[in-house]
Amino acid sequence: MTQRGLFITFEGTEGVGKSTQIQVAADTLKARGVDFVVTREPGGTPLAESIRELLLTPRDEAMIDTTELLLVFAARAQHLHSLILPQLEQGRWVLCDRFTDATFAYQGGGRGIDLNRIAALESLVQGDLRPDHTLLFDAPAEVGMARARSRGKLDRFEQEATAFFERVRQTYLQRASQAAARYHILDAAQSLAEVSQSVHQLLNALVDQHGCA
Ligand code: Z5A
Repeated sequence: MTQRGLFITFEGTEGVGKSTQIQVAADTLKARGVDFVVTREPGGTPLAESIRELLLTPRDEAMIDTTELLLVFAARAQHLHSLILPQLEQGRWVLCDRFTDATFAYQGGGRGIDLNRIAALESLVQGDLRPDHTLLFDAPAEVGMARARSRGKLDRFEQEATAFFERVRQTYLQRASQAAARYHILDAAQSLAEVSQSVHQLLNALVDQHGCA
């Protein structure tokens, strides 16, 4: 029987370097001969990417928080069943740029939606599936905001104020403190070379621990 792949998620506030570091992780796994796929949320399949467009595009009609929450989980249901679960079952590791921790952090911490309601949707959509490991890139909100804003045009989330992203950050840290075995907190305010070195070492350690699938 094929050994199930490892499900690894990359989390943090905007601009902390997740997309950059997922590439470092991918290069490390490639060098070790691990079979893997890289994906992202919201998105990861054509239909889920269309939902991502709905979520990120600023428009005149304000999106209410419940709509946002349900769209996030609608995209996740599609992504999970069309891509993540089949890949894990075939023994591939899945590296995912954001997952449900982002919902607790953004829709819970950021928007103020009751975390128990989010947990109920998590169970509905995911059953028992949770990431095996989560790399949490942590830095003061201003650090990531400055990096993201240097790129120009802002999406619907990037238009939020610093206080929103600080609430998001604190929610991530709180969740990490409650399940320390799953979370690996990395200091994302360090230089690109330093963060990359930590990610490289961590992924090598995971391959040593779990094998190549
Ligand atoms: N969202 C949600 O609300 N609920 C959910 O459940 C989910 C998502 C799943 C889209 O995510 C939005 O969806 C997100 C939350 C919401 N909105 N926000 N904010 P996204 O992942 O596409 O958007 P993002 O988090 O804003 O990604 P990003 O801006 O691309 O950030 P990043 O991937 O963490 O950073 P990066 O692109 O790797 O790096 C940004 C820049 O900084 C880039 O120029 C790098 O070269 C530079 N960089 C990276 N690391 C360093 C270091 N260490 N030093 C110096 N410069 C660096």
